[in-house]
This record gives sequence, C-alpha cells and structure tokens, in this order.
Amino acid sequence: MKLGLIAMSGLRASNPELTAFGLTLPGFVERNRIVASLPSLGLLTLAALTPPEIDISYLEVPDLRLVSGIPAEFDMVAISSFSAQINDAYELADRYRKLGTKVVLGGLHVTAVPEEAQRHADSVVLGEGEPLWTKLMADALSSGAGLRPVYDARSHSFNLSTSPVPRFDLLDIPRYNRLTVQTHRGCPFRCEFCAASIQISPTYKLKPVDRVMNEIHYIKSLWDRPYIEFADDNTFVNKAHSKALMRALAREKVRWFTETDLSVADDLDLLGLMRDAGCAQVLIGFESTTFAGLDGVEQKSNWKARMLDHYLSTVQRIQDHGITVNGCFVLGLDGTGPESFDEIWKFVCDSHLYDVQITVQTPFPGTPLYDRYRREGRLLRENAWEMCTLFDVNFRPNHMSVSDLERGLRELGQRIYSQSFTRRRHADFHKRYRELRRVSSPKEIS
Ligand code: B12
Repeated sequence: MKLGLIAMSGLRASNPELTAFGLTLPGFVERNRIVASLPSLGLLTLAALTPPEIDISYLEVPDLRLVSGIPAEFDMVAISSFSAQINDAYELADRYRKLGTKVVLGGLHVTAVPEEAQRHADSVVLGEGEPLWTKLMADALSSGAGLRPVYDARSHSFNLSTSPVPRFDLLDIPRYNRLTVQTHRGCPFRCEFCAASIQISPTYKLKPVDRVMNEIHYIKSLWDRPYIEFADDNTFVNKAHSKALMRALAREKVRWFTETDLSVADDLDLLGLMRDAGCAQVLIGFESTTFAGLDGVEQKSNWKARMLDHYLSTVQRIQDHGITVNGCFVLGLDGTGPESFDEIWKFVCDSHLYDVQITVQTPFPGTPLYDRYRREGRLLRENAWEMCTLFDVNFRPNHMSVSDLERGLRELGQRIYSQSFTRRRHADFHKRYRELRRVSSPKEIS
C-alpha cells in the first residue's frame, strides 16, 4: 500500500493587504523565512509508527492555489492542517476522494470540529495521533471491514516515554532551516485563547530526556550542525527535568529555540545551564503590558496578570545570560484600547527585547475564547477558519473598533519590524552582553 503523508504548510494571512504588508517588513520577513519551512512533526511521528510494508512519502503543500494536479499514486493519504489552511486541506481531501484514494484527517483543528472534517474524509482521528494509528493502519491493510469513520483517542493519553523517533529521514533536509523536536505536551496554565497542544493533551506530560536525546542524535546523523526548534508550548515547567535535559544537550553542541513562560528567569542555575546547552532564543508570551489586558487571560489563577510587575526584570535577566528573548504580545485583548499599541511600543523600547512578535487576538475553534465570543455575539463570522492566522481580525474588540485594531497592527508592525529598529535592538543586545562578559566571567553573570 502507498501512503501519502501531506502537510498543509507555510504561513499566511487572509486579508491580501495584510499579506502584502507583512511581506515587506524586514523583521517579519526574516522570522517567516526561518519558520515557514518547518515540517509537520505530527506526520513524521506517525510515519515512525507505520508498519514497514507500507510505502510512505511525505509531501508539503504551502499553497493549494499553486497546485494544479495532485500526485495520484497513493492508495491512502493522511492530511494534517491547522485551522488557517483547513479549507485547502478539505479541498485537497475532496480531490483525492474523487480519485478513489482513501483520506484520513487529524490534528488540532479536526479534533475541535470533527463533524465538519468528517464530510471530507473516510476517517478522522481525534486527539493525539499515536494511540490509534497502528489500529488504523491495520484496518487499512485488512480485507475486513476497513477503515472506521472515527478513531477517537481523546480518552487515551499517549505516554511520551514510548514516543517513537520521528522519520526525519523522509525529509529533503537541505530545504529546512530548522527541525522540530517536542519535549512535552500540554501546559499547566489555561490561557483562554490557547489553541496549542492542551487541545489534545489536557495534562502536562514530559518526554523522558533519553527519548528527546535519541531524536537529537538521529537529526545529527542526518544533518551535521542542526538548528533545533522545540515544538513545545511551555518548556522548563518541571525544573528537575529541564536541568537534566540541559546537561544532556550541553554535550551535543546544537543551537536551539523554544517557547516558555517567564518563571524560567527565577532560576539562575537553569538559565546558566540553558546558555551552556546552546539556547539561542526563548519565546515568551507576555501578551499585554497592562493589568486590564492580562486580567482573566490565564484562567486557573490569573497567573499572567499577577506576573506583570516582573516583566521588565525577566527580559533583562534572561538576556544577560546571552539568551535572546522573543516577546509576544496579543493585540485586541479585552480591556485594551487604541492606547495599548503605544504602551507595547514603550515596553519593547524599555525592555530591549531582542525580538518581538505581535499577533491579533484569535478565536480558534475549540478554545474557551471562541465559545465566549460566540456567546457574546462578538464573532464577525462563525466558522471563518481562514481568518485563524493570528493576523486577521475576526471578532469585535471591547475597547476599540475592528479598524482601530487593524490599523494598530499595521502601524505598530511598521515601527517594530522596521530594519533600523530591528538592527538597533539586536545591536543593543550584543553590546550589553559583550560588556557584561568583559566585567565578569559567564559563571559570575548567574
Ligand atoms: C511548528 C509549528 C508550525 C510550522 C509547521 C506546521 C506543520 N505543518 O506542522 C509552521 C511554521 C509551518 C506553522 C505554520 C502555521 N501555524 Co503553527 N505552530 C507550530 C508549533 C510551534 C508546533 C506544532 C507542532 O509541531 N506540534 C507537535 C506535533 C507532534 O503535534 P501536532 O501537529 O498537533 O500533531 C499531533 C496530533 O495533532 C495528531 N495529528 C496532527 N496531524 C494529523 C494528521 C493525521 C492524519 C492524524 C491521524 C493525526 C494528526 O497527531 C500528532 C501526534 O499526536 C505550534 C505551537 C505549539 N507550541 O504547539 C504552532 C501552531 C500549531 N500554529 C498555529 C498557527 C496559527 C499557524 C499559522 C496559521 C500561522 C500563519 N499565520 O501562517 C500557520 C498555519 C499553517 C497551516 N498549515 O495551516 C497555531 C494553530 C492553532 C490552530 N488550531 O489552528 C499554533 C497552535 C500556535 C498558536 N499560536 O496557537 N506552524
């Protein structure tokens, strides 16, 4: 049997003006160039669980509009997509089904709205892919009843200590700037807007260090000097695991990037280990610079709002360890008005953040935010998944108009991502770190 694993890939905005604008901002173009080529770790992981008698190919579709024909040699295709490109994924699925090819759909979006996805697939997989993939493969190969319409793994939590090494060998490695590795799933926090792995892994669970290192070793066997992006939502929650991971990574001489929360700055020992382990950048969701903007965002204990007073010192402490911070801000949060754009600008200047990511509040399907906006009648369009890009506005903010928000994104983006400001931030970081190193050995910075 021939199986095509197809990832809807690349980055996009639905509003053409925004896409055109985004493409011209230097700081933005740079980040896009880096991340747009990341492969689908989900599909590569499932490939590793696929029986050897199945002949697998891995393909990426950055833009279906540019694809006229489709590779027709497959008996079955498994398609992965996030919300923004789900309509393209459905169109591709429909084209395959017309050819008589079996179609399996899965992933975060499909798990959030299974009934919709079922209209375009022979089978949908809900939740994590691993628990039921071998069963699905066995059904596909058997001459019996064949594929089931739904494989629901939401009540089967996958134990990451049995995680297979993803099939990175299926990739044409020189096409990629970075490869992804996951060290955990889930997050201890509950941010109202979060559409990441908590949607399929409600508890925070860790991949054992030796399993993570097996993946790094495999990547190194395929690529001499890899750059790793941890496809994590919140690395370093468990400090003992984190330190063990850092000590193991330090031996590998790889550079890497990950996403975390600001509590990482409370542990100077960990920051030192991260620096020695090759950490180039951490991405941290600050979300807003005001209490009103942060109030209620984290729904368990209002943690983000309670941390506001530590924001500036956090950035400084991490960057003083030679690790750059990419600070993320969400525009249009409830409680924030047009003044919030200048406030973010001021914070970016005062904090000397190395990199900045501004995105628009986005109601992704399956999130508490989507449900609340729908209840409050604030969605501009229901089921407008193509707007789930983090740049398009699909809701009514409560302290500004939709056009204020769109203008704020454009104007703040122009300032933050200009070549001169981006260069200045980067130069400031290097200058400060050089000076710190001159006056103290790296150990003393801790
Ligand atoms: C790496 C990454 C990318 C990469 C790679 C994408 C890819 N093809 O996988 C790139 C840079 C291309 C990318 C692009 C975008 N991304 Co992105 N990305 C991530 C990131 C950082 C990690 C994802 C990951 O690798 N997870 C690990 C794997 C193992 O998990 P998984 O993909 O969920 O797969 C598991 C299951 O879902 C399931 N599964 C998945 N697919 C399938 C398919 C089948 C058939 C089956 C059976 C099972 C199955 O099995 C897997 C194993 O359990 C997450 C944030 C995060 N920290 O998680 C955001 C994230 C996924 N991205 C997000 C967004 C918004 C985007 C963009 C829209 C941004 C933009 N403006 O362009 C685009 C959309 C691209 C698209 N195709 O629609 C959102 C998606 C939310 C949503 N529900 O849609 C996230 C959660 C970040 C966020 N801020 O909320 N992204």
